[in-house]
Amino acid sequence: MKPETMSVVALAGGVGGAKLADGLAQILPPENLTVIVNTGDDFTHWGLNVSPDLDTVCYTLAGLANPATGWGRMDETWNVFEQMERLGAEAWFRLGDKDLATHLERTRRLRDGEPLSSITRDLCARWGIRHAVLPMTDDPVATMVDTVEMGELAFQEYFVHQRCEPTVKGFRFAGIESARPAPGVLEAIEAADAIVICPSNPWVSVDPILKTIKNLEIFESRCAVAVSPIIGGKTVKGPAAKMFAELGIVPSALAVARHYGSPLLAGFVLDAVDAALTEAVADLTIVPFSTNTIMNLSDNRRQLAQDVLNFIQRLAP
Ligand code: FO1
Repeated sequence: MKPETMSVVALAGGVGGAKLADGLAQILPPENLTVIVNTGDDFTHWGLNVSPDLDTVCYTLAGLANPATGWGRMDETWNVFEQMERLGAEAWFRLGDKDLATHLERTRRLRDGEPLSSITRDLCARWGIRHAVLPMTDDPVATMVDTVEMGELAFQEYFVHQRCEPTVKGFRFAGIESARPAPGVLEAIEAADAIVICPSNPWVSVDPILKTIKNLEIFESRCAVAVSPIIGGKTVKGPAAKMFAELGIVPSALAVARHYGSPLLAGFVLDAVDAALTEAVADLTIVPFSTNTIMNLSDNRRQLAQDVLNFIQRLAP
């Protein structure tokens, strides 16, 4: 099967996931790619429903994302934020004017009873996104971070307000047991030739998606491949390496491969700087492949996506 004709499901969190999803979308036709996005980071701010990972993926696919931060909108203005700050509103989480329109409209429609997946489908169409983007669930799931210094914190409180500084002890995904995969999620996985776990945080971005899908045996017959978010023991962005270390695990691409493990993973993509770890990955009965995984330019996103698809083709010809 030619890589471009494969049917692929990508599991994505925020910025790293969005970049690889964008690379895949540059190669695969709309009918051959579904991106399933973490909603455990979702929360209410200023009375508005904010879905940070969903918006990061959508803005990136639409070419609307802020290239400096990876989240939020390009060419953003901050008039409302400045006025809210002046009025004494909580200002630790920044919502720009353009981004605010997304939250106002999403919140209005959620309050009218429309499911998040349906709202997302419509917003994607309006932003000109042709590939399918699905929230992992329409049901409420809240990632909670248990910390040494401050006890249990809601995810954005830990991530943005406390700047990931508290020491992590564990995670809880409130609501996950009763959360059902959003319409289209299981169908897309069943129809997929391959599943790509994007280079997102395994603990707080990918695990909530996997725990929502629940029956992970479905992955084993579908060639699942993960791309490491840890390069040379560090993350490009975000606290994944710090989380591994605080949980007593040496942060490395190998730790990520172990986290998902076999039989969930058939293959594992690690950065060329970590090529020395390929044998240890192979010892986990996961086929390793090393290449450049840094996606600082649009061309790198496409190249990594192409490398991943070619790797999948070699794994499951
Ligand atoms: N991240 C920050 O570090 N500071 C912010 O003020 C912030 C605002 C924000 C607004 C909308 C949005 O969609 C994302 C935003 N993010 C912000 C990013 C976000 O909190 C995290 O990147 C994800 O939740 C982790 O994947």
